[in-house]
Amino acid sequence: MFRQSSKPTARRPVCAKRHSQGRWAKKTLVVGPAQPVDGDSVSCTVALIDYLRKKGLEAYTLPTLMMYRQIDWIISSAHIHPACRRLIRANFTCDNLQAAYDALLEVWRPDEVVIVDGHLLGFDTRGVPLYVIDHHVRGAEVDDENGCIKAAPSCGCLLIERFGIIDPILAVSILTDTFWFRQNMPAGAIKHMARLVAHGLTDEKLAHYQKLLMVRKDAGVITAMQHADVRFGLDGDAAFVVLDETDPEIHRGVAGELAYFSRHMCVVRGDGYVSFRTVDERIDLRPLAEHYGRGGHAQQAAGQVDISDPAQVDQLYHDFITLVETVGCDRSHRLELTGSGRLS
Ligand SMILES: [Mn+2]
Repeated sequence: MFRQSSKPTARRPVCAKRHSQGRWAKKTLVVGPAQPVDGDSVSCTVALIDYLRKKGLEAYTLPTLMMYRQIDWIISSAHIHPACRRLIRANFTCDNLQAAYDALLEVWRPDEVVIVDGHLLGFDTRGVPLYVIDHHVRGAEVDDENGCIKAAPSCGCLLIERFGIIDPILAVSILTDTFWFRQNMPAGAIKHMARLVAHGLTDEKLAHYQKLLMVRKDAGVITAMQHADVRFGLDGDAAFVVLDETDPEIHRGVAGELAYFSRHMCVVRGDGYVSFRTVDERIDLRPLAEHYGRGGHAQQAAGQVDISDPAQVDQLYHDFITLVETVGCDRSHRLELTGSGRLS
């Protein structure tokens, strides 16, 4: 909330906290990062545009380079300036962000460009000032005339907390960025969700959003699982899956589903590509991934096997289980939680 100070306001060209005090430019272009486009960036873009328009200000966004069917319902053509509409292909996308921005400048020059949920624009603002709202902190947190970059479960949570933009659509930002309250400060995210509930997020709306977000999942993921060689280890904590499917989207979808059940997983695609993933920070998957011809990060990596050779696949299963059980069978992660009473 903005409280008027009793002291006379210092004369500065730009007030550092202008935005969080509800004072926005007359004309604002709101965009997400060039990549990735996700439920957070799109719902924040729409929430901020609608908020500014309700204040009687002008606000628009540009088409994006990518758009997913699960989230394209959030945005409408009214959010995009008419000057860019001729460049739009399917699903509010365009080939060239600079061309879209330059087409916009010919008829409507924003006073400010606001980027939400990232910092890489993908176009030159041609001298228009940029303000960043982001929850990915690179180095120190920022809260000045150039932006508000603070750790938060999602960018939508910053809109709620820092800018008082309490739009029910931000439920999408929270759900998708925390993977339904499983990652990225999930307990903190629930506080923000509660504020949305107090400001118009009803059971019907939340159920509706979730239906739209989830109904379009590829049913091929379920079929692929039915036909896969699925093995569990470590009491179900580790999953090993060999798919017939070679489609990368199906492979990714299967890994996503398994993450609900297992702490460690190894998913082999029909063409022999292997993905490894664990949530245990004590495990380093890289030596295993490198042994299998690829590499990656400590908790997420890839390898390759000859899937036509069952002995190789069995060896991979053995090596994967051996690695994760060195720390995986140590149940201290459960004891820690139980011991501190957090599970009670
Ligand atoms: Mn985000």
